[in-house]
Amino acid sequence: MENKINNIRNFCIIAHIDHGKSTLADRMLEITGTIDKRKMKDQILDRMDLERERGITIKLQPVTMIYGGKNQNAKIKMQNDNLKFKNNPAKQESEIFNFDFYILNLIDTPGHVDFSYEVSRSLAAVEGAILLVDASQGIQAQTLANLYLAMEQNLTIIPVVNKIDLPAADVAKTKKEIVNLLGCREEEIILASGKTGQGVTEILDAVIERVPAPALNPSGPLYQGGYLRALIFDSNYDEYRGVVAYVRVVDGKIKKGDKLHLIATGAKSEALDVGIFKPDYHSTGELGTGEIGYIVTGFKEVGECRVGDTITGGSTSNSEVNPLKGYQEVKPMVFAGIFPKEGNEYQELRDAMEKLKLNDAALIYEPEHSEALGFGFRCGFLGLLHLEIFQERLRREYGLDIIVTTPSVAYRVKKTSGAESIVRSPQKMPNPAEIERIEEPWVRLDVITPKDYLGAIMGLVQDKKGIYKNTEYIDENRAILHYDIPMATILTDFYDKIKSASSGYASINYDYQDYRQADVAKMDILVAEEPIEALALIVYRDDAFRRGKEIVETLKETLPKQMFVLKLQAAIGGKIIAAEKLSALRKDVTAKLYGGDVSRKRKLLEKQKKGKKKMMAAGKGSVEIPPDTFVKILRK
Ligand SMILES: Nc1nc2c(ncn2[C@@H]2O[C@H](COP(=O)(O)OP(=O)(O)OP(=O)(O)O)[C@@H](O)[C@H]2O)c(=O)[nH]1
Ligand SMILES: [Mg+2]
Repeated sequence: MENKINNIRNFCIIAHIDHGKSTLADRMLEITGTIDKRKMKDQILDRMDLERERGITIKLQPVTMIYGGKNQNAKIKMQNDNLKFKNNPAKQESEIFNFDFYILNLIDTPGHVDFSYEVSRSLAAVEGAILLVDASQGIQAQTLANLYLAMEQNLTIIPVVNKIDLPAADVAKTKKEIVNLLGCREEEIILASGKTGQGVTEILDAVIERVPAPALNPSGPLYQGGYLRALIFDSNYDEYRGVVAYVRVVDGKIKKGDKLHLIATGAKSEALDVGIFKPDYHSTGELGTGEIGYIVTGFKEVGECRVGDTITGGSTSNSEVNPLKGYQEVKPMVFAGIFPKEGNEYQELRDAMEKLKLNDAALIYEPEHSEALGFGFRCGFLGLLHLEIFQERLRREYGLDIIVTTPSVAYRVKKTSGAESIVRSPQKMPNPAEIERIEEPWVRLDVITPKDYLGAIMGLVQDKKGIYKNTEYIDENRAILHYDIPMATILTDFYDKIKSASSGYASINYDYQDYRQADVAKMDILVAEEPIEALALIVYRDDAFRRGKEIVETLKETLPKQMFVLKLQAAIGGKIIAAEKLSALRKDVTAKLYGGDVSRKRKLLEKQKKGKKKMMAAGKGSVEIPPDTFVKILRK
């Protein structure tokens, strides 16, 4: 088994959202016999309920496939003849079949812009990437973004035109786009359909031919078999196994029972189990150089097993071990407060956060206290979809009733006193009088659009304070527009607007750039003259009136009527800029009085009026804002 490493190929599938990554992976799993045809279902690597319901990949998913190359059919046949492989499938298969086999470690990645970070982490664990382009869509914004990430890591790229079965497929055009982009030869591009399976064997063969086997590190003092270095590229919390690290073994090997030592955190433990993904956990007892698999770490604490850290250990001391270069640091862009609706659920919320954090390397959170909402957390997300998915998981998987405050970016505030701070929540914005200058994050925005929609797109981006840079052409009909734009302006409805301005054809990608001065202020939302902390937000001054009006109107539409008239206001620095009134609920106290006793009727109405006045006073600050009102305002 000396040559085992030469038969390993590590690769991922990257593409724009919905271009067919997970479906292509399905076919690979079938062809390699990794998953029994009877157990097969669409996008099987999308393992979370949420992923399956929405039809999008959120979390990267590794899987190990054993592929017999040209002998694959014979292999499958023998497999069906009930030959069982136990612990080390690769080894056993080679011995049983007596012909060449390959260990293909595939990582399926998400396509949505919010989850580029998952892509970057997958790329750190592999040597090659299959770049899929939907033949009916051509190159889109995430195609470019993910390709550039792969190129930064010097990965071998295998270009594939996918979905060639679609009637709307334009193979020739898509090929031309890819040639222009990669500067590759047309013959290098593989034509495929994840749906029909056409071209998929060809892709697997290309992976074997073109993607290099993992390299041994010849300069290491303890060259192979000596010390261990494994990159944690993801982690997962499993109810039965505890903290499981997803690793790429770079040097040495790891066996069940080995001591673990994490370089960054200094945490120590023992490998309780070691194995590969099939895609379920499949214990093999060891992982060698170049392999991708999992380690059941025995860690109880989330913080001890950080994604990006290097695992070392074995029997050697690790004082001389250099940590592995991970990948780009994650940069949460969107911040929101999350509070339990019931104050006594704080502990449950904290536990849930800790566990979800294990399945979600990009999430950051810190405790926050608010007068109105009690104890909760300020959380940082990659984008709005990430936030939405996260709150959905808290509700679903942990049965928590939560309130999420209006999302915002992180502002840099310079005070007149000279002090500087990062403000991640509107509640923490200092008084206007103390502020000298506020800065906000800007991103580099790329929009890919058919030429016909250039005008509409440009108008829209300009409305969002975008600064036009330049235009490039992919071909005579499609252009890439480059802009600089404040992150805050594209946070809310931007994507939907781009889609509707281009009949769905345009796609976007953005990337953090720098901080620039911003003319913004904190806006308070008052209900019954009490500021609702959770609804406070930071607005552009030139947009304050519109936003304020929009919010009080939404409140008026969605708040349940009370026993008294409800004042709904938006204010900046104590000055009311928009107001609405929600009329009182008129309880029909006379309904049960039949007939004509008018004086009695009037008496009752009088009584009700008095009652209302009392409630008005008592009602101050005690008006309950239902969670769906928050959600509606958040969506605006
Ligand atoms: N006609 C056709 N449809 C396909 C093909 N591949 C995927 N699809 C469809 O395209 C949609 C998206 O497929 P997925 O495999 O989930 O795409 P994805 O790239 O994994 O999507 P994300 O992970 O969310 O980025 C699904 O409705 C698939 O059925 C194909 O080769 N031909
Ligand atoms: Mg997918």
